Amino acid sequence: MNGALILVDLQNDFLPGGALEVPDGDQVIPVANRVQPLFEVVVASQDWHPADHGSFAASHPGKQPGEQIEIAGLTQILWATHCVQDSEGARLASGLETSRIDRIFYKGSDPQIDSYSCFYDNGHRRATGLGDYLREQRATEVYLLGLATDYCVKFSALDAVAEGFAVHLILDGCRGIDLETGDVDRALDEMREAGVTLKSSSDLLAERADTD
Ligand code: VGL
Ligand code: ZN
Repeated sequence: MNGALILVDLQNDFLPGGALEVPDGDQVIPVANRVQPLFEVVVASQDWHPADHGSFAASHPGKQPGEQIEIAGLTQILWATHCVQDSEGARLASGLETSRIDRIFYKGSDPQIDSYSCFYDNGHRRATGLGDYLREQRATEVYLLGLATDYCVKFSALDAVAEGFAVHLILDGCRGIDLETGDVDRALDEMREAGVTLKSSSDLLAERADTD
C-alpha cells in the first residue's frame, strides 16, 4: 500500500492555551507521533496567515470572532487572530516528532482568502501543491489526522476524495472546535458520506503489525 500521512495544522495556536484553542487538541500529538513510522510519506500543513488576514475579526473594525462576513464573494467565519506567519503560535507543536516530515505545505497566506483545506483555498482558486506532491510520491491512499475536525481536517479530507485518493481519517488523532454543538458529528457524517473511512490509530497499528 502506498500510504501517505497528512498531519493537519498541529500548531501551538490550536492547542490548549493557544489563540484558537481546540479543546483537548494536545491529545492528538502522541497519536501523531505513534503512527508516523507506519508511513513512507509524511507531510504536514501549517495555517500561515499574514498579520492582517481577512479571516481575523481584528481585521474588521466592530466585528467579533464567530461572526460571519463576506469577503471576495465567499462567506467567511471570523476568527481570533491565530497562526500569524513566523509567530510562536504558528510553529508546529513542540511535542511533535518532526524528523519524519518530508514536506510542509503552508496555507492561508493570501490575505483575502482563507484556506481550510491543505489542498486548495476556500474558493478552490489556488492549489497548495499537496495533490501533485502526493501523486509524485505515488501515494494512492491518504490518512489524515489533526486539527480541527470540523474545519481544516474536514475540508482536507473532502478535497482528498475529490482528488481521487482513498481517504482514511484517524479519529483519535483529531479534535474539533464545535463552534455550534454538533459541528464535529456533522463533519464526521459528511466525510463518511463522501467515502472517507474512519479508523483508530490502534486499528492501524494492529493492521500494520499483521502485514509486517
Ligand atoms: C482552522 C479555523 C481557522 C483549522 C484554521 O486549522 O481547522 N480553523 N483557521
Ligand atoms: Zn486559520
